[in-house]
Amino acid sequence: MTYIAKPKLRHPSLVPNKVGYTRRDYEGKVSTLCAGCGHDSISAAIVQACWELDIAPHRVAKLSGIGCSSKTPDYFLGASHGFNTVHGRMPSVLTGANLANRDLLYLGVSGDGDSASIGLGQFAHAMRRGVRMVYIVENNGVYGLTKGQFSATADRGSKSKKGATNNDSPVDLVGMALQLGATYVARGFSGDKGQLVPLIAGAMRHGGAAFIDVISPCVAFNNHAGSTRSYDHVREHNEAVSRIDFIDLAQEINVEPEPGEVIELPQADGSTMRLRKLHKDYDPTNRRRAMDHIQAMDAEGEIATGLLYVDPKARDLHAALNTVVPPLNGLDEQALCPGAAALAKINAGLR
Ligand SMILES: Cc1ncc(C[n+]2csc(CCOP(=O)(O)OP(=O)(O)O)c2C)c(N)n1
Ligand code: SF4
Ligand SMILES: [Mg+2]
Repeated sequence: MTYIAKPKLRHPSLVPNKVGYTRRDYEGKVSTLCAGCGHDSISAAIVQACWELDIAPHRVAKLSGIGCSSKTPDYFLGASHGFNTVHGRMPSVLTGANLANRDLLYLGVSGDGDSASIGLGQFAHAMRRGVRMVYIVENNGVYGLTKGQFSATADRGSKSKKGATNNDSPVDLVGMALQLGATYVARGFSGDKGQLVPLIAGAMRHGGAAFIDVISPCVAFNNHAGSTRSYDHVREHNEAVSRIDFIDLAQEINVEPEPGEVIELPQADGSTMRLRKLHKDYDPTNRRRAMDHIQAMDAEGEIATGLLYVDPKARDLHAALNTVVPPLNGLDEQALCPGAAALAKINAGLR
């Protein structure tokens, strides 16, 4: 973590959004990551998405595990709630916080080591339970913080910086998220901010478990020829299947006009997402067909990016558990401890 705060100076031309904050208000401390690390671009995309969506910083809770990626919440949203948990344990801590207070927007930031190795079980259960959150994996194919060992998402046959070959099959977090029931599944690239910002914004508006795998090259240990997570390799093989044009019909996100069929998807919060299909036969609302399409592209060595799957009618864990709406810290003693008669009634119902 860094202890270098950013200077308080503000450029007079910074534009405030509808809730009165400029982009500067969504930033954090000075990053200590390597210059050129993809993770810093993802932090910038998160800042941009929050500013564009007029989210008040104190309404966000950002949680992470351990790794270079998990350090990044210190470098954005300095005025938000934050919890840097233990390696691989972000999802369970986030689930608890979310159950205690559903009023906040939950942002989980993790790495491929954090989520695909030690935290694989935690990742799986957060997805299958439909915890309402934005779950971002900053995927570089290595354990960056501990000096570049292959992670579980590294492709079979990819080469390490020192020339060793990875012989293990990769864990495909996108495929797992789809199979486990996540209701918003996307893949982005840290080198394509124009694509990434709307993907994050869409996830923030989503009503259930939203997962974004962001390929984020590690310039120190995994950006060489023979790596399938280098800037060059991803630029060459990245193939967008869809592009989010708008989150609200009122709010346009500026992107280059692209060819393709446009579909409008009403979201749980009343906003509308406008999605442009860039592959004619791709259906991002059909889970099974989305999985087939992504796997077919993968077999050809192409990396499918964009919004890969969305269920606009997503339900979250609170709906499944029928929990009370107000945050638990707002309940009075009578509501929290309803007394012996209420307990006796519950017990009688279980006999
Ligand atoms: C319980 C535990 N085991 C192992 C470690 C050592 N460790 C720290 S970070 C890390 C992996 C980080 O890789 P990743 O999540 O991909 O993040 P990156 O640094 O690549 O962004 C490991 C194994 C640890 N901190 N805690
Ligand atoms: S070691 Fe890799 S992942 Fe970590 S900050 Fe440097 S470039 Fe980024
Ligand atoms: Mg990593």
